[in-house]
Parts: sequence; C-alpha cells; structure tokens
Amino acid sequence: MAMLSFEKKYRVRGGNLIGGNTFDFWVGPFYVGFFGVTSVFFATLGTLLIVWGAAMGPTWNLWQISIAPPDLSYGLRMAPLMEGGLWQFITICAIGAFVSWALRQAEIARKLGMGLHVPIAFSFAILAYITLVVIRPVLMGAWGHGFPYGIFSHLDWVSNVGYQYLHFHYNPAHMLAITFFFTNALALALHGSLILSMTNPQKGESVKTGEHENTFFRDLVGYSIGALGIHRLGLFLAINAAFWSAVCIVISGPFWTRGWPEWWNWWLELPFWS
Ligand code: UQ2
Repeated sequence: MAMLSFEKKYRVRGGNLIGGNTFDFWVGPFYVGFFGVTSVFFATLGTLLIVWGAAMGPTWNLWQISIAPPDLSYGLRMAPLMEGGLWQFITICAIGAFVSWALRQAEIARKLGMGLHVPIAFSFAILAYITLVVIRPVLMGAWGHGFPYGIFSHLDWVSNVGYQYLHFHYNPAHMLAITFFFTNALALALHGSLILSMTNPQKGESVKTGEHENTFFRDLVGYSIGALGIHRLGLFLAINAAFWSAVCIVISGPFWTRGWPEWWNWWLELPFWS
C-alpha cells in the first residue's frame, strides 16, 4: 500500500467521536476506531445468527433460506428465538452494524478534515432499511410487518405487500422514488460514459479535459451542468431515491390502508368538477 504524501500528517490520534483514543489505530490500510470494532462485532454476530437460523431451518438451499419476523400476534413484544426472536436479534445487529459503519465514515472524514457528505448519504440508505423493519412495524403495532431475511422470501414479501394495496405503482411517493432511481441511472450513465470517453481518446489523440466535457454537452443539449455539478446532481438524485422509497412504504398502512389507485379519487372529488 503506497504511502500518500499527507498520510503521515493525518494518520495521528484524535478527531474521534467518542471513547477518546480507544482503538484509534490502523491495521494495514484499514482505520479501526471504536466504530470499526462495533461494525465487525455486529456484522459477525448478525451473520452467525443468520447461519444458525439457517441450520435450524428446513433448507440449506441458498435461495430458499429465510429468517421470518414474529407472527403478528406477538405485536411489539419479544418473540421466542425460533418464532421470530432470531429475526429481532438479527435486526438489532444489522442496525448496529449499519450505524457503526456510518459513524466510522464520519470519524474518518473528521480525521481527514473532510465534509460529512459520505456518512450523510449513507444514512439515507440506513433510514430506508429502518423504515421497513422498525418505523413502519412500530406504527402498525407488530414486528410481523417487517420483511423476512431471505433472498426469495423478501421478494415475495415485496410482491405481497404491493398487491395488498392493489397496485403499488399508483402510490405517488413510489412514483417519485422510481423516477429518482431512473434519473439517477441516466445521470450516472451520462457521467460514467463521458469520463471514460475523455480518458480513452482515438489513436494519436491526447486525453481530453473539462473544456471538452462542457463542449460535448453544450453541443448536444445546449447545457453543461459542470464537473462539480454532476456530482451534486448525483448525490441529490441518489438521496431522494432512498428517501422517497422510505416515504412510499411508511405511508402504506400507517397513512393509507386501501388500494393506492383509490387515493387518486381526491382528483375526481375536486370541487371544480364535482
Ligand atoms: C456535464 C458535466 C459532467 C458530466 C455530465 C454532464 C462537465 C464531468 C454527465 C452533463 C449533464 C447534464 C446535461 C445534466 C443532465 C441532467 C439530468 C437530470 C440527468 O455537464 O460537466 O462532468 O459528467
């Protein structure tokens, strides 16, 4: 691993969020830190609990292994281990690992004197997960509303919950989330292809610069968002995709219990025509 010019300056103690100098060192290229230890702890424990649950279950078929949440009748209480209690502990481990990872990102960013954009962006992904397995189940009064931890079983869950609201694509927040996901894919495709096209010139040509980037898009669509701008746009689109995903599921049940197509009746009921 190459030693960067500024590495000696930043690889020093301090800048920790909590715990003073606890675990404030590097192992090879990796910063450890208090939250590195908690990340590894929760990730390892959670993974072992999943493997243990699989060992207790009916199959070793990777696609079919599933750890289900408790039955709805348990409400918001703890359930016996094999009746969803395992799912509850795995959920605690997952949240512990994800939040630890975000705090580790924040600690490293602080050490480097950077902004906190990376942990803030990641926190939206964590929010979407916590919305599915904590916020919505709590609002609906039972852990059983969380999704099962299995490859096919979680797909079945998404499909079933979707049909429970007749046609989930009529959910306005779902529409927004999808639009952000697609626009995000468009923006990254434009950006990735533009950068690669600049750095892979034709034989005998030199690598191009930002001027060419701007010119290409001004020629094409009359506008260039700029080298920094495209990254601001990407962060905005990605964060909004995660955010509206969380909104679209948290309003399904706690806020709206009927089919989503019916929600649009507010339009037909406007006083203008009714
Ligand atoms: C750009 C620019 C980049 C880019 C891209 C553009 C020099 C290296 C991809 C072009 C982006 C535009 C026109 C905005 C597209 C808008 C949406 C909503 C997808 O101008 O600056 O930097 O990578």
